[in-house]
Amino acid sequence: MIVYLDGKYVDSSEAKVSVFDHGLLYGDGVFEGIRIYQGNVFRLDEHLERLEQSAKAIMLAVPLSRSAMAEAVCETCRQNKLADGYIRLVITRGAGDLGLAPWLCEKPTLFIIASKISLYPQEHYDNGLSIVTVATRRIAHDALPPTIKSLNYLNNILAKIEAKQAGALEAIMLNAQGYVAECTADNIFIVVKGEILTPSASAGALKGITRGTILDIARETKIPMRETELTRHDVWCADECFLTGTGAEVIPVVKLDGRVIGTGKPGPITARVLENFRRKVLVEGTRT
Ligand code: PXG
Repeated sequence: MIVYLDGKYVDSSEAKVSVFDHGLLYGDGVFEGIRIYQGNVFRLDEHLERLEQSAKAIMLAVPLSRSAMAEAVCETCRQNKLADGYIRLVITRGAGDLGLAPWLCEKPTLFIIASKISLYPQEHYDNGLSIVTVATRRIAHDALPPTIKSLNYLNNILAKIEAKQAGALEAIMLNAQGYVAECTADNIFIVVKGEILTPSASAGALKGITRGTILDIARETKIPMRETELTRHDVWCADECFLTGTGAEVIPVVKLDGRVIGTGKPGPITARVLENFRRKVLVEGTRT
């Protein structure tokens, strides 16, 4: 495997970062997870825009222009002959002292991995996931904005561990006010009386690129859709529920906290959204 690392394409065995890198020492950095379908990078510009915004929020200078970054992503895919897979783009604060001070880090570290990802077994796409609500709250926007896709994933990892302890693969995280924020690595949607509902980013959700795609699909296919506050009760009593993420794509949820959602089977609107999503990923995208 070939990895892009600070301007060079190197063998994965040589793709190494310093033990003094603040991405490792403090989780000081940002990243993106991107999909490539049949040689087209899905919504690359949107991913790069979110990356720039995450970097801006932590006052980290992105080392490359938007177009140079896009080219590096595409070239990494070409180098690996990757037509279908998953791209991880990471910018860290770079190597520095054994102290927090980000300004003592000389230059950011940038690397791009083009590989594969598989988050959930196929049976869950066919029959739906069973998930739980965990006690770990989504970190407050005034502590660490969940809109920043940062290298600090411990909040999500603690929730993921709780999910695993409860025998679930994914979990709902509530915000400090007790409203549904999102899942550990996925945004959440419910369907109520033909309308698609999802928490707004201000509830503590990442502005997911897949989430944005679902909003576009709802508009295009004229399915009513709204961002709103959601409680666990709303999800228990919904007609349908599904999760979205670059890794997961679109996956139905049929049970939350032991309560069966709707008929207990993936619902018709979820199926419609998924069908449109499948079509969209093949026709949109930046050709590598
Ligand atoms: N919320 C959180 C906290 C995420 O980490 C999403 C929502 C969905 O956003 P996108 O832009 O992907 O639609 C994410 C994305 C992994 C992995 O390695 C995690 C994500 C994406 C891809 C892979 O587990 N998280």
